[in-house]
Amino acid sequence: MFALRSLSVPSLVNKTQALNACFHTGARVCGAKVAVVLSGCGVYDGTEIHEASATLVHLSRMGAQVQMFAPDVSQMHVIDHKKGQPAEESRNVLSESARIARGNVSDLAELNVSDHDAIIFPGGFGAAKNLSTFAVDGPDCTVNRDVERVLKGFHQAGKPIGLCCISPVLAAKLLPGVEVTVGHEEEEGGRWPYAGMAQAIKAMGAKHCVKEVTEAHVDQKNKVVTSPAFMCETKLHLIFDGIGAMVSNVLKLSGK
Ligand SMILES: *[C@@H]1O[C@H](CO)[C@@H](O)[C@H](O)[C@H]1NC(C)=O
Ligand SMILES: *[C@@H]1O[C@H](CO)[C@@H](O)[C@H](O)[C@H]1NC(C)=O
Ligand SMILES: *[C@@H]1O[C@H](CO)[C@@H](O)[C@H](O)[C@H]1NC(C)=O
Ligand SMILES: CC(=O)N[C@H]1CO[C@H](CO)[C@@H](O)[C@@H]1O
Repeated sequence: MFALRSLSVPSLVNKTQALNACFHTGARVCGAKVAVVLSGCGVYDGTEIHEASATLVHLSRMGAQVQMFAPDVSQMHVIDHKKGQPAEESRNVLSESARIARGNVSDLAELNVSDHDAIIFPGGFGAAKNLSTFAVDGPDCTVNRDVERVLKGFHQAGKPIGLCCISPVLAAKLLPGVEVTVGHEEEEGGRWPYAGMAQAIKAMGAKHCVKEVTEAHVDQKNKVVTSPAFMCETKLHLIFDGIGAMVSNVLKLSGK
């Protein structure tokens, strides 16, 4: 009798109450819908894997629903990450990104801004090699057509955009006067090996804001949130914390 009674309890739960409770506990199904854009798989020719993972962990913990995207284009080149040299092969950005997404990644051409509350671009050289030509052309770079469409689309819709590491160059190129950070502006003995990036950011007409690796800069007006991540030569958990600051500010700005 007892067992039977307790089994019948769930069917008595009032659905409206259950739904409200879901919002209060921040349960998974209630969060903001966030698009994450990848650019391959590996720091030197694609998405920086730890940055993508950190972004996904923080989004998961904070209750967001994630959908991953990548452009269906070939990579600028393939780097043998052990040798640090280009390899004689070609790879597709969408297929490589599927490694990080555990297979569940969509063509960026299919991303509809109205389906999402926010968008995040983890870093890695893929952002400068496959999402834009920044690695080759610097401030005169061009940006992948769909990256331009979605980045401007989220901006125009007043939906927040998060970027870390080298990805802020995409916002700097496309959103005139945007404020971003890539960390410090001096190399400081190798702690900030890419400090010269700050000058390129300014050359594209954006404002560079100096931040620590554990921080994010929030451009409230443009709803653009950036964090230095692997622009800094430091411990992985500090990069993880900075990406957490980026993700939490993106979700805060999304109002979800
Ligand atoms: C379910 O709970 C809601 C909110 O507490 C209440 O407004 C509603 O009347 C309840 N419905 C039923 C069928 O008990
Ligand atoms: C793939 O991702 C979409 C969007 O987040 C989700 O709705 C779907 O359930 C996922 N599919 C699998 C097989 O995990
Ligand atoms: C995007 O989604 C909106 C809302 O669902 C829809 O009205 C619109 O047609 C979609 N745009 C495209 C290009 O599919
Ligand atoms: C092979 C190759 O270079 N692929 C592309 C990577 O992304 C940039 C930026 O969109 C394109 O210009 C390249 O053609």
